[in-house]
Amino acid sequence: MNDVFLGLGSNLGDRLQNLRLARQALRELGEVTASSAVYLTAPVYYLDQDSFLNCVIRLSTAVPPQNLLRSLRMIEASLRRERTIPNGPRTIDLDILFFGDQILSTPELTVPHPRLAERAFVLIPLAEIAPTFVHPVLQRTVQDLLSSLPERTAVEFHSTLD
Ligand code: PH2
Ligand code: MG
Ligand code: MG
Repeated sequence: MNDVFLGLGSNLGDRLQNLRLARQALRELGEVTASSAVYLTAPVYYLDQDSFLNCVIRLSTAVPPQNLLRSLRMIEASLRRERTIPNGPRTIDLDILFFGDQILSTPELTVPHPRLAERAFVLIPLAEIAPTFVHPVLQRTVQDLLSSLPERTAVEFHSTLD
């Protein structure tokens, strides 16, 4: 079993419902052992789009990384994710943030997520459920990464996921 941290994001359609449906689908892949609150976050990278709802979930799973990635893509497809503009609007985005303390680098999948440490919309919910988790490459805790973010884009509490 591995503890996997997943970042969930939605800024199209019924955003909260999309996060809930995704969490429900993730239960087919293992046990959801923690869920952060849901945060309302300003878009980053591609700015001309609606705000996101983001949260982070911990999944205890026996599914190996590449298979998990494939399953996440299938859940995204089932929630009508369309890949148009890079970093643009999406009904659901499911990103592998950490896969236990494994370090992976393949053309399809890089773990830990390469941009995690620059993203307030990931670090704030992650710090809620795993503040002392050590980033296996940077060798720093989530809490520490969050406190040294150079600039924090707007991230505010929205609701719980339940
Ligand atoms: N995801 C992106 C690009 N920008 N901005 C916010 N606030 N939240 C996201 O989940 C997000 C984003 C690409 O995956
Ligand atoms: Mg993403
Ligand atoms: Mg993604």
